[in-house]
Parts: sequence; C-alpha cells; structure tokens
Amino acid sequence: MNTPRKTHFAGIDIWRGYLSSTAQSQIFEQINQAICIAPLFQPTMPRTGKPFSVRMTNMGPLGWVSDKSGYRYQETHPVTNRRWPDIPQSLLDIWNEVCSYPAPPQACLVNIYDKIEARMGLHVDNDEDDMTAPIVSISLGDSAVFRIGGLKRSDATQKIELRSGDVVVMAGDARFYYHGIDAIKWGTSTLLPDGGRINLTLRRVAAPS
Ligand code: MD3
Ligand code: FE
Repeated sequence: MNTPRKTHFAGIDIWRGYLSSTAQSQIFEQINQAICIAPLFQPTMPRTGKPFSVRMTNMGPLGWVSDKSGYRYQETHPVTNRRWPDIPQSLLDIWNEVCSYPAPPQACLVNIYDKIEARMGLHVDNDEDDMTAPIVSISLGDSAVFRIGGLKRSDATQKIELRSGDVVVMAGDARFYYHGIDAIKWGTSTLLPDGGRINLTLRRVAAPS
C-alpha cells in the first residue's frame, strides 16, 4: 500500500492515493485480461434504448447490465452469454481493507470512459437486494469531476475530483445519494496508454446467507 489519506466528503470516505503506481499498473493489466474474456459492451437506457457514453464489462459471479428491458444483475455477459471472469485477488484485498462487510463483493462493474464526451448522469445505485452493503470505487487513469448530492434528485450537489489511485467507500446513508460523473479531465494521467478513465465498483448484491 501507499501512504493514503482518508478524508470525508459529503458523507463518503475518500482514500486519496490509495494505490501506488505499481499497484495501479497491475490492476490495469488484470482488467485488460478480463476484457479479453468479457469484451466491453455498450449499455443502453431502459425503454428509450439510448446508448450510454460509457462502455462496460464486469468481473465476479454477477455483473450489472442495462438494456431496453431494464437494469439488472446477471451471471452472464449480454453478448457472449458466458460467465464473467473472476474478480482478481488484488481487488478483493482492497474490499477487505476499506470496509468491514462480512462477505466478499459479488460484482465488479468496470466503467470505461474512453470518449471525450463520456460522462455519467446523476443516478442512485439501487439494483442491489442488500442496500446495506457498501460500494467501493477505484479510479484509474485521467481524473474525473465527480458530483454528489443527497437522497433527493433536487438536493444540492457538490463536485470533487477523483484521481488515479483514489478509492472511495459509500456506506450508510451515502449509499443512497444521487451521484454522477460530469466530465473526464483528459491528459491528467499517463497510466492508460490511450488516455481516458477506468472506474471499478465492487458491489455486494445479495445479503450473506
Ligand atoms: C456514491 N460510477 O458505476 S464511482 C456507478 O466513476 C458509478 O464511474 C461512477 O456511479 C464512476 O454506479 C462513480 C463512485 C460511486 C459509486 C457508487 C456510489 C459513488 C457513489 C453509490 C452511492 C453514492
Ligand atoms: Fe453509481
């Protein structure tokens, strides 16, 4: 581990510089291996079918997908229909280090921001059955302008920059807060050879049995 600094912001815990540049490179390599098995797909909005500006894949027993029929977790890739690759041990270690939930994550959603205009609108993550489980986010590559509000869409929001190697933990009330990514600050990191940003979110879907 690096010498991370834990700060609190708008109800969430941010560990600045949690991952060393070596650790970031190793995780990037592991994501590339996962993408060979589970290629990036273009999610689309329920009902309208409008494509997201972000491409995605998943690791773990479950993966989050979105298409015209809705948002859901499923055991297989929407295009290949094969199971998702395993979540690497390096990421399971991070989950254990930053939260005290009594079971491992079941999904690692991989968000790829590889277009200039890539962003993620204000939303709440509520497709998980156990909403008391935390979500752990890992940022790699170019910095992002992250926006977070409150329990209602109309609540005031605040912006903060998420940088390569930062780890964010959403637990308790913050788990239900509206949040999104306004923009990527291109050229702020050299980790990804083609630029852009990768965000990983580790998620527990079902309560432990
Ligand atoms: C705050 N991803 O995948 S990660 C998502 O950077 C998502 O790609 C963003 O929002 C990204 O759903 C933000 C940080 C994050 C993740 C989940 C949260 C913040 C959160 C859930 C509740 C509150
Ligand atoms: Fe989210």
